[in-house]
Amino acid sequence: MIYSTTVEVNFDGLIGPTHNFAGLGPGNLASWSHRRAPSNPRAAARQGLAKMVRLRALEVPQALLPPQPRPNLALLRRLGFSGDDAAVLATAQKHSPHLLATAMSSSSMWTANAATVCPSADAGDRRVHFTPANLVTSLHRASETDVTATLLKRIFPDPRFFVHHDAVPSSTDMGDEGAANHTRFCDTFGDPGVQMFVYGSDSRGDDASGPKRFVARQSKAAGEVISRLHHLDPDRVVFAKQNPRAIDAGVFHNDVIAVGHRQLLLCHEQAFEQPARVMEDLRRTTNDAIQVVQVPQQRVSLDDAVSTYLFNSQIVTTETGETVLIAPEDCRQHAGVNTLLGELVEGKTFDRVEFVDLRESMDNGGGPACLRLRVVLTPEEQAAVAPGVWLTDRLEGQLEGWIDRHYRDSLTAADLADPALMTESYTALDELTELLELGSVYEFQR
Ligand code: SUG
Repeated sequence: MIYSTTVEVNFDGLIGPTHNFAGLGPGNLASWSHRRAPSNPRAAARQGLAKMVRLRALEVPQALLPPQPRPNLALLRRLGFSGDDAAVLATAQKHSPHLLATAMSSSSMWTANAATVCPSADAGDRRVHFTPANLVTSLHRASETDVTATLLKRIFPDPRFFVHHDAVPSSTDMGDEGAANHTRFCDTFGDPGVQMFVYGSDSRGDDASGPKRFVARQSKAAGEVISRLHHLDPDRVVFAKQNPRAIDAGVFHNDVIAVGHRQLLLCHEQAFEQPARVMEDLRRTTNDAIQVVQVPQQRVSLDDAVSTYLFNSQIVTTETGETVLIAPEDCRQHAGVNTLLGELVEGKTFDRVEFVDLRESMDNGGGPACLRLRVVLTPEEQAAVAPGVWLTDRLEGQLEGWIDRHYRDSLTAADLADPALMTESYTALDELTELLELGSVYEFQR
């Protein structure tokens, strides 16, 4: 797929066959409140695919990243569970259902956490830079990093265009959750941009002004490492600290409380610890091009922002030049948020709002923006992407059939040790890598 200009491509995570609710997300209220609820992996994958299809219908460039292989048997073996595959699953379930769920999680679907990506227009060496996230805060997510790195290298292979860095070292003072805490502002996508790195902790965890209830997942140190690795111009980088009160209200990633697109930043007034300073830094670095829309607490409380995921909407520019907000269905159902959206359209912040049903992902704390990794690519770079991952009419149909053939419509905690589920999951992924023309990428395929 090649567009004639530099475009922002959404790489959505295809939701995997073991999608389940295990309450694993630290500080993630939706994940906790749905723990042990039965999931519907087929509906989850269909909902995620429907969002991709809708965006593509709006002529927004759309590609996808495949799920990670689950069960993660290598992880379970490393955790001391032994025997053949079925025995590993059974003993894990007997001794630690929590670790079994960790090894079954489909959390790689939230590709906003896969990596931080910087476009070639911003990098000193004019290449696209990728740093996979270390996701050090939780084991189920930390175990995504290596496979993410492998997949990104396979999908963006050409070193003339793409640079792949190692993840930031896995240490709690270097926590990195990827693009969910990173926003780029620009005029058109091909112009040099300004990059904002948002963090919750800037010390070694002994920060008295930090959150009290939940952990700050993203460190300032990680953003500093990435901006060096990606050869960013320090005059075009902004660091912004999250408001610890927001983290304690369930804002475990900045993309739960702020979303940026081109020169627009839509955020809650309590998103940042020192909002006036952040706005001033953004105005200075963007030469006053930034347009900030801050939603007051009186209009939408932090709690309502977290429960509706208003700020986890995607903002996209369509082929016809319209700016569209892709919001979760929950925003339509909340009277106050729905009214606010009407006013934002009237005030021309957006031309339109479209609502998407992502119930299964939302119940684990993942809205529209969590499900996509934005990668800005010039026409030459687009041509260098593995061709099979672009969404096409043909692939849409193939994926619908593939989901319906391989996915269950109900999964409970008791099912996670079922050896048949393992076989179904590996069979599905084996077929998927063929559909996506990726060859063998997973350990179990070797
Ligand atoms: O890391 N949920 C994910 C949700 C990530 C959302 N991503 C962004 N905001 N960009 C998390 O907390 C829940 C898994 C479970 O409970 O089964 C989970 O990992």
